[in-house]
Amino acid sequence: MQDTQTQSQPVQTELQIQSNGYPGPDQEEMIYKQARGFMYSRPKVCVLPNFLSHQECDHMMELANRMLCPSTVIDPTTGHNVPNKDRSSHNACFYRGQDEVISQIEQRIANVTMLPVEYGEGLQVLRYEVGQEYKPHFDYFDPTLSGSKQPLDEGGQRVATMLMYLSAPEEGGETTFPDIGLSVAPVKGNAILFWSVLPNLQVDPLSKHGSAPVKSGVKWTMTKWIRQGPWEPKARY
Ligand SMILES: O=C(O)CCC(=O)C(=O)O
Repeated sequence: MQDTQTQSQPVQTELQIQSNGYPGPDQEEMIYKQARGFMYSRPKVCVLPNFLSHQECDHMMELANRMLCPSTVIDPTTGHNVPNKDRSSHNACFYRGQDEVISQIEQRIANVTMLPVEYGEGLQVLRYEVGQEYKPHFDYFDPTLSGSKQPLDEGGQRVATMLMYLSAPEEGGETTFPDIGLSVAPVKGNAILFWSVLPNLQVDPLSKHGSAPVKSGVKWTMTKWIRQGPWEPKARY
């Protein structure tokens, strides 16, 4: 599915995947170009303009609209999905490769990150209405917490996140990285790519991020969390 916007360019497949899931120098150079020169080094984060076409955004919102339910988080003690006031959006989860558009998006994410499609969790679409937010949090599983054991057994650490904007609210809803003073305004089709770990695979606390409350309008995003290895969930998230 294509429209008149510029699509992110596919990358050369000769680039090597680093065993720690971290971008190597060639890959970093390629991402840097796609991000038009905007990249933080710690945490490694960049914005990819026009990563999705508007048709892809509309398709994902339409699919998700029929399936939305209150968002949950993984409980740090039990590892179960539970509602939490810090994440007040609604969301819908998809299987990898659930339809052709999803497959194309997942392949594009794999091309940019050099992390195989099989390392990705299913896409998750989020809808935030006025006042809804996701307070600053980490995407990685804290290895010292008991609730992290099961998710870590199902594919290892979450090394990277691709956060895609499906629609922008009229006001508010910025994605913030409070510890580095970064605030990214949602733009339909743009994406944020960041790593939650350091090159030695230790978690990076500077990757703390969140969604500021929407002040007017509705914000839709879509998240792909990418693991250290193939993601094989025992139960569906
Ligand atoms: O919607 C956003 O801007 C942030 C979403 C987020 O933090 C996440 O999905 O982990």
